[in-house]
Amino acid sequence: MRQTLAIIKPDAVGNGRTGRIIAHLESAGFALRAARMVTMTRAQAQSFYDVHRERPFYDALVAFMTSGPCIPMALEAPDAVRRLRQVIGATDPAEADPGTVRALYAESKERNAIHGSDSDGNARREIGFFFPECDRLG
Ligand code: IDP
Ligand code: MG
Repeated sequence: MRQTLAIIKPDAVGNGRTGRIIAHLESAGFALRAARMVTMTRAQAQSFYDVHRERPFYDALVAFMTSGPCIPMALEAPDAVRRLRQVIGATDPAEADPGTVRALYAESKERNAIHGSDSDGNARREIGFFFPECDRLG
């Protein structure tokens, strides 16, 4: 899989980190193939995170992700899914490796600056969720 989905989350957009995060991703070898700015509706955020529906943090996560604009992006690189997960770091910034996007820019385990798809199947689904017009996945 050469493409994956990242989302610059509302905390990072609101804090003015957008440019630095995109520069970080480009420096790490990703090419930006699609991007938009969107304030997700509750229904969109619930659907995007449906896999977490039963988790205790689900309602808070949906509220956070709808709290302001975010920037979904389709990113391309060799081994894109695995590589992006390395570059963004662990979910909790306290556990993220130094120099990762979350270590640099995340506020907390919830307000953690960036999303990255966790598998090829989810990358396909998530790119299609925000960019249904994209037909060059793989
Ligand atoms: P990931 O984004 O590193 O793949 P997931 O476990 O898929 O992490 O969780 C999705 C998102 O839900 C996280 O990025 C974070 O914003 C939020 N989240 C995950 N675990 C917690 C938690 O324990 N407390 C609060 N928010 C959480
Ligand atoms: Mg995840």
